[in-house]
Amino acid sequence: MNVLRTGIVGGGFMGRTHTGAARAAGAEVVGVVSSSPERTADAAAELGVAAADSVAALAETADVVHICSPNGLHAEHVRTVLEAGTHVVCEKPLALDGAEAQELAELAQRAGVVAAVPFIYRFHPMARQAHSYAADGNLGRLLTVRGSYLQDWMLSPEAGNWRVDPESGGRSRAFGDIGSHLVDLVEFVAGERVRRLSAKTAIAHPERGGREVFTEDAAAVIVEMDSGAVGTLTVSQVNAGRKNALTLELAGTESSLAFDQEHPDELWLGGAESSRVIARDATELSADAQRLSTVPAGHPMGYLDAFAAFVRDTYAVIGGASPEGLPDFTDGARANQIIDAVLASAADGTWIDVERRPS
Ligand code: SOE
Repeated sequence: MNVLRTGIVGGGFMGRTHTGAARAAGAEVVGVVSSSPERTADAAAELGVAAADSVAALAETADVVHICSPNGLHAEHVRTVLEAGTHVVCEKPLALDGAEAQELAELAQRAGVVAAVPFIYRFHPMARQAHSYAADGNLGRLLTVRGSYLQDWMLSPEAGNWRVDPESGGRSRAFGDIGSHLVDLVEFVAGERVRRLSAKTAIAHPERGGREVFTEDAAAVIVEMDSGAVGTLTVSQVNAGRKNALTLELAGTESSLAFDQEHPDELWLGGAESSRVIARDATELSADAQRLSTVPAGHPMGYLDAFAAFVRDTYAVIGGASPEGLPDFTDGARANQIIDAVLASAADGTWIDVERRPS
C-alpha cells in the first residue's frame, strides 16, 4: 500500500498525540488546521507539517483526517470530511448528543469510508486479554461491575478550557470526556451492554474564572447490565492525586478480573481458592492480546502504545484488513447514548433505559 496521507484537525494535546501515533503507524502527516490562522501556523511549526487553510482543503489532500477539535465542532468537521469521501477518525464524544452521533454513524456508513473513534484503552494488551478472558466464559455468569475513571486536572477553581463551555464541550463534561472511555471499556470487556442506569452528577466549583459552570466535574452511576448484573461507575476530574486512573473490575460466578490503566501491563484474575496477576508473557494470552503486545514483557507498554495500536488498526482497516475490536462510529454513538441517559437520569432522579432515547 502507498504511504497513507494523514491530516490533523486541532493543534492541542490530542492533535499532537494523534500526529505521533499516525507517524508511528507509518503515515505521512501532510497538514494541520486549527481554530485560527495563527494557531494553525503554530501547530504546523510544532508538528513540522504544512498549515492547511480549512478542514475541507485538508480532506481533499489527505486519505484520512483525524478530528481533534472541541466537541461542539465534531459534527461539522466530520460532515466536511465525509463529503470529500475521506476516511475519518473523530475524538470522543463523537457528537453533542446521541441523535447527532447516530446521524454521523449513518452518514459514515453511506459514505463507505472507515470511521473510527479512539477508545484507545481497548488497545492495551492486558485490557484485550480481559476481553478475551470474559469472552471465553471464564467469569461464569456476570454478577457485578465496578468501574472508575478519576483525574484531578479540574480540581483548581481556576482550571478550565473549552470543555467548560457547554457549546464547545457539550452538556456533559467529565462523563462525556472520560466516562465515555469507561463505558466503552466496560461494554467491550464484559461483552454486554448497560441496560438501565441511575446517575447523580456534581459540580465542584459553581464558577470557574468568574464564569458560571453548568457541566459536571463528577458523576456516580448505578448500572444494570443486559444480563441483570449490577454495578457502579464513578467518574471525577476533581479527585486530588489521581491523574488518569481508569480501573475496571468484573466479578462472575466463576472468577473475577481487574484492570488498571495506570498499571496496564498486568491483569488481576481472582478466584475463590486463589488469585493471581498475569503479565504480558503469560502463556495463556489470547492471540489478539499477543498481537497488541509489540515489545517483550518487562519493557513497559503504556498510553502512547495503546494510541499507536488504535491508529495502526484503523489504517489496517483502511488497507482492507479486519483486525478485531476497532471502535467505530457505532461505538461512538453508543457512548453518546449512554451520556444522554446519564444526563437524563441526573436531571430528574429516575432510572433510565439506555435504549430509550431521552429527548
Ligand atoms: C483529558 O481528560 C484527557 O486527555 C481525555 O480527553 C482523553 O480522552 C483521556 O484519554 C486522557 O485525558
